[in-house]
Amino acid sequence: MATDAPKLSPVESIKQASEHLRGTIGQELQDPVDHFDKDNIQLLKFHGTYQQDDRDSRGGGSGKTYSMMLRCRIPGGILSSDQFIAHLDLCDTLGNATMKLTTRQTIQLHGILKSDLKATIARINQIGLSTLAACGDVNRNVMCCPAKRNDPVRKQMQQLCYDIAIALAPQTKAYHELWMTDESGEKTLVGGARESDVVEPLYGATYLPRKFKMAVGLPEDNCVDLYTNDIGLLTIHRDGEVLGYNVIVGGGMGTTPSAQKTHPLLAQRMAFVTPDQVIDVCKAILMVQRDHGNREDRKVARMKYLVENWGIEKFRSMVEEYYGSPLADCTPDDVHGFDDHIGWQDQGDGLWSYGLNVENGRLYDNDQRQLKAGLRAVCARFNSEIRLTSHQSMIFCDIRPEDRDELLQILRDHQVPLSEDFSEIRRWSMACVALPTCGLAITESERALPGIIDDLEGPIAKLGLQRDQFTLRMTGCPNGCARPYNSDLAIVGKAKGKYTLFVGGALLGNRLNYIYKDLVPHETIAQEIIGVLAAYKANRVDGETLGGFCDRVGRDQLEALADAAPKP
Ligand code: SRM
Ligand code: SF4
Repeated sequence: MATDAPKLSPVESIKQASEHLRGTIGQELQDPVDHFDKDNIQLLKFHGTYQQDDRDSRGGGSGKTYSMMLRCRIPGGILSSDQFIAHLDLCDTLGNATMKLTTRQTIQLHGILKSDLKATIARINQIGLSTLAACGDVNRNVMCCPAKRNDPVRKQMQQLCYDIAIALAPQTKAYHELWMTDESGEKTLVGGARESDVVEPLYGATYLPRKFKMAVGLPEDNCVDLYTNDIGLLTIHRDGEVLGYNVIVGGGMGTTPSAQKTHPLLAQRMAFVTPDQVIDVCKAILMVQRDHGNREDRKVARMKYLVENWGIEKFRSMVEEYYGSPLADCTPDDVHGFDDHIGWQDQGDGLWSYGLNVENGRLYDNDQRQLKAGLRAVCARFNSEIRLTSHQSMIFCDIRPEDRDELLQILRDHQVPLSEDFSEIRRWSMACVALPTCGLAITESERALPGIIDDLEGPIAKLGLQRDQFTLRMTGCPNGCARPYNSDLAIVGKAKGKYTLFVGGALLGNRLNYIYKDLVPHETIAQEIIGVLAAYKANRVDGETLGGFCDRVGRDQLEALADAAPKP
């Protein structure tokens, strides 16, 4: 009999059949084979882990070299020195000796063998952190401005970030059963029913149609890139009191250039909510996406497409229906400032924070610099609270004024470049992981950007632009993990060795950029960017940012101006 029922995407059936994310992961963990099967790979994401293979060693004739990437969930990026050191220990003993600080204030371990996965996840839980919901079709790590301040507004925001992470966390006991029990496993409820069958009230059996991301930020400091999230909460405050939040919805970066139906979108302003309302409204938004998001085609399953297709008015009415009452309109407040929290900042309580710029978030030791060893030494000496930024960097908090020099000296003793040693362009740059671990990478990114910046620094100084602040972001494919589509300049991997250059975004994160040139070979990227910078230098008007200039002149004129401008 013919049926009109929509054909769900294969991942939907895997989730449905998984008994709340169990699948056959438990059985596979007992199996000595070095990798998981296809269905469990999908479910493992919800547990915070991805199966990968070393792409540098592919084609060597001996098959794929499998390992697992493990991502932690760290709301607002706040962790202790002990938790940080425990990650360094794991990366040195069970991982590939490098660690990545991510664009969403978390940590990734790479190169964990399947046989060590359980021990690694168990250890992360022992130190009071979790990997549950770091990945998968659920609410992921909630971002929040990480600055430590003696200021009730930031404290309230950071508390809210934590509360949201708890309120929207999956409830399944599968995580505990799989990773934190001994061989026999934990038995479930009397009568054979599993506890989780009755305690996934928010997500249900099939969770969300796609990943879901949230951030809490400030009008004067949009360091968390609010407009790129499914839900952005813009904190509205007056005289040290949080009045509520302007809720913006439907942002996201991912795109597949060959599929026109996909594109990056900035979130739209939806409603103002009070502190009493905010968590329930977030739940209502999540439930609207749960029930109405696209479950047939994962390419268009993010909530941004639902908001776009319905329009913000219809979306808001549906949220009001789920929430149970009308919502107020947004206040006029919007983002107008940005702080990357790098360098020394006064906490206002007699103590200081030091934001250490970590190039592309990658922590490693080599003959030239002992970054991991230096960080260990700082943690051991000061036992400071650590806060991860959404720009792949880290902040040491609670440093006494008299200890500031010593902290810097410890880093210098390990040849760690200090934040003040970085050029502005390097400081404001970010690159995603890409090769060799990312299974979706088309080109290099993290391994290539430092060299591209080496080629840009000299010409930038000659142009007299070395003090200008603009964002340069690079990704190894169009998925957008370093949030390239709202930056001043972006380099996005498109084909082997070839990149799309984007220009015209904004440091504030509230404007999308546009394609300047496509399929640019790796070797000529720096040259193309120097042309854009020379055009900017010669033609900008007072106070105009690089992105603002490119946005004003548009692609065709920019190309002509770049050709005509004198190059350094
Ligand atoms: Fe991402 C997939 C790495 C932030 C959009 N991302 C991946 C995977 C897991 C590849 C995969 O699916 O097999 C990458 C693992 C690489 C590796 O080897 O470790 C990966 N994403 C990252 C990180 C580590 C990049 C980094 O260098 O910091 C970031 C981890 C964040 C975290 O801690 O949770 C990371 N990814 C982002 C962001 C930025 C953000 O959220 O602020 C985005 C764009 C915002 C958005 O979601 O729209 C992003 N990642 C994607 C997408 C495209 C999603 C889409 O809607 O189309 C994919 C692919 C997918 O989901 O199909 C993806
Ligand atoms: Fe991988 Fe692409 Fe994300 Fe880079 S942008 S980490 S290449 S999925």
